[in-house]
Amino acid sequence: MRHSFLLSARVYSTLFVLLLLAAGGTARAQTSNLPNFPASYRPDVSFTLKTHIGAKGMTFRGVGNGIDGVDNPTLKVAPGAVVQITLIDGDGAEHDISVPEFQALSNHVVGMNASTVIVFRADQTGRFDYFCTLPGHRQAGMEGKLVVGKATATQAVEASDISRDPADVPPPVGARGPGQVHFTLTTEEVKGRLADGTTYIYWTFDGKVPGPLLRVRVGDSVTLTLKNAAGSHMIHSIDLHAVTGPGGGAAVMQVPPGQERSFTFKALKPGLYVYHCATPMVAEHISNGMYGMILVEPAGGLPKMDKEFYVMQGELYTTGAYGQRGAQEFDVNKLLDEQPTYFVFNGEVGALTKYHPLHAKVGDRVRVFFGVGGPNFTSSFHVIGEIMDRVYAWGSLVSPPVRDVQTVSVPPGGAVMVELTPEVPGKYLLVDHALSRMERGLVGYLEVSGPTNPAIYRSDYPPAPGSGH
Ligand SMILES: [Cu+2]
Repeated sequence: MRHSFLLSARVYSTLFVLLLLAAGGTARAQTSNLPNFPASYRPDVSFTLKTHIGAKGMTFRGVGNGIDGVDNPTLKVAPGAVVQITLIDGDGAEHDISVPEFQALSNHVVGMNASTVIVFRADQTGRFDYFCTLPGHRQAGMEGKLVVGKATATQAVEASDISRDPADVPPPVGARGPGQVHFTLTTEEVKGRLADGTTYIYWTFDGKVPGPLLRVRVGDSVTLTLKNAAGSHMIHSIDLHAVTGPGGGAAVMQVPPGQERSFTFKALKPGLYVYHCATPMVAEHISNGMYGMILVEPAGGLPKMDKEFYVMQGELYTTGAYGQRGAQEFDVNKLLDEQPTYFVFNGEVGALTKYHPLHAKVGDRVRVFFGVGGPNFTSSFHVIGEIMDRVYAWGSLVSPPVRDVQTVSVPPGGAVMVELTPEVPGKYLLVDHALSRMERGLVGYLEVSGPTNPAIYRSDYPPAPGSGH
């Protein structure tokens, strides 16, 4: 099978490019380390992957060599091996393949059966990602693993999962009257996973991003104790937008490491409000993860829903480029220039896709508490494939909701409550419709299970087996 590909005219032309590169040609480098190979290089191992669109979304499908027919096969190679991957366009759309850890990036393939090749030396051990770099394709499913060395070898990242599960929502206040409520939050500086193989020192409320959703009722008298962990290096504080009073609390809540402060406020107005650390440089503290929300429910509570989720958007500014592995440092110049390296939902790349996707069933009434910690970028919040039934703009819960909305703007330090009901099963993407940010980590999944509803959504071609067409 592979042999026939090697004899195809397209692969010959690819080999010609390889030889050009080996001879020091200036054609776009297929891999940056390729010129180090002799012109007569022979790969130690080669794989063929064919792009495929099917029930699993977009994938790389293995051809021969022990991976035949496997979607996104794990490619296992020995340390130091020269690895060749041939990519064949199996669906006619445009694709490429990249293994960034080895600086391997292919040309684009365009058109059915077009092909290209990457070659690189697997000069480090571990588990690495390969994926299609075309916008959205990786998110649609075009990614897999390259394992160099023992199959069990992993790039151990000693870092905690700082992303808050969006299902981590406290129960509704219900019909109770106003009363006394007490919360204790602890500010902690923790090494967290920012992306696969990448860590960052986050500053958090209670070790997660965002901080916990605080849920009270209008008229409640709220006492908040803020403890700053003994291991902290910084003073931390809190400013809640639900508070009426200097600094939203921050004027009396600056807490040195190892100490605590308390204050009490009356929740005067219903709404969904952001809270954040307000210790200079405030933008740095927010960017590092110090934001969350407080929900002040109106008298009688909010209408009951089947599912409630808590999602917040933020930006991170790191000295290393997006996706660079290892421990990343905060970059103050990028922050001041407002040039984020990462955009994230709930603190890390993959928080709402790989680690904590949202789950619902067809017909569920779904509510999302969505806020922007920022510190700087407005979100154009959108759910791909859904229409929001009700949008409580700016987090105002007493104003009538706007009905049937595609996309809603949410400013930094602002929030929105949205409600929707999925009618059709499948995977729905939470995005900021400033979609460049998807390539910087900003996407979440709402995974909806349940019966199909062909009257609302169906594919008409090719016809389903047994449909009589
Ligand atoms: Cu802080």
